[in-house]
Amino acid sequence: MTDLARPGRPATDVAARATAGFRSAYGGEPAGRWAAPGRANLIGEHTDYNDGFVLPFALPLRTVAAAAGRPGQRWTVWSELSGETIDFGADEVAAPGRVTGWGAYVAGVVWALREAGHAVPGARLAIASDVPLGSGLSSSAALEAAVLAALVDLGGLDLPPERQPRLAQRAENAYVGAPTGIMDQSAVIRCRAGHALFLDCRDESVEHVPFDLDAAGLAVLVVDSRAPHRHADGEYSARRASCEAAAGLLGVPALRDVPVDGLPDALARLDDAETRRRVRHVVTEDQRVLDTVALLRAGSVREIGPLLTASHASMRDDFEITVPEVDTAVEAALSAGALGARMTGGGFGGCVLALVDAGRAETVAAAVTAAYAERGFAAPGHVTVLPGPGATRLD
Ligand code: GAF
Repeated sequence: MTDLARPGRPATDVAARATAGFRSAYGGEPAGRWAAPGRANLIGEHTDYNDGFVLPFALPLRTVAAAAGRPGQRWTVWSELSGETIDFGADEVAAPGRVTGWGAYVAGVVWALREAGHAVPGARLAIASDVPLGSGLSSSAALEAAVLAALVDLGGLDLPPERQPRLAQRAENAYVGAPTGIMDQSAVIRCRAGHALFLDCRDESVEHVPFDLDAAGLAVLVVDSRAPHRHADGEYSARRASCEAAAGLLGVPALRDVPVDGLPDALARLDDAETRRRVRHVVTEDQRVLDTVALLRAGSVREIGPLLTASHASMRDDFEITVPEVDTAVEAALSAGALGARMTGGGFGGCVLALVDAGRAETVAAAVTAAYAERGFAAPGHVTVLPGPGATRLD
């Protein structure tokens, strides 16, 4: 199995690459460097846009923006990944959709800041990243958050971290055009090292819940299923629409308002079997988040395993967002002794996380690789992670 992270590269390296990119693109020194992580969601999938609960943590893989202000309303962005430099001005951020591709995430942040009435400084930025693209680890939210942090600091804007996730989400929803919830932007901005972020997506209140894997002798193994994303955007929108329609039929503002002990009654009021499955996933998933939080508060990290596995079964059978590669990875990890395993993120590919005894991470990873080979799937990637910090200024 290949390493999902860039092998042997400490977090500082990505910052050094961003600085080197800045120097060669612009011929000077950046005024500062801002980092934002990718995220994994421990549990609580497709609950955010139902006003429910999520429990993500930040990954030690980060995106770094090296940046400096400039006079006027112009933004130039170099990206390590594409090797391209894009440039846009006030016209391109006057309305959504005028910058496309990866640049849309940057332009979207500028657009959303301006739309919220902030005096956004012109800037030159250089972006480097260790967050893999297209693996469901929120590389897009990491890019948005790193750029947002840079522009807020460079411009001295009045936008504290707790108000930044909504703005980054607006960039993604309205400028990029992806109808995502609030989880990813909240995770990459508000997470803390050694903790998972218990977020109530209705009022955005948070609790930093200790998630001390080291003390428990445990590790989280993140496996990149390498499954091609199949119709992920359309399926995501369809799930969201189905949940909103179900809330309407049940006469509640959002599925979060269906109590778990009222679930049988709610299901009995829905005629359509598929809608009943969607509702059952969301309502039981919210409860699994609450149960996981209760165990973590009590320091019972090992005991969350079965909740993770139950979440996966619910995503597979009721929400129908898994694919054979991720199901195979979960089954192989559990057979090899993982305490729990589940797909993380929006689905239709992406990553699986497995809670394992620290000494067994490589054995579990090898078992997943063997199961993939048996089924003829492309080899998966993997990395062992501890919960890291959210977005921050490096210097
Ligand atoms: C994606 C979305 F961006 C999140 O808002 C969330 O809905 C997630 O899928 C599913 O839990 O990451």
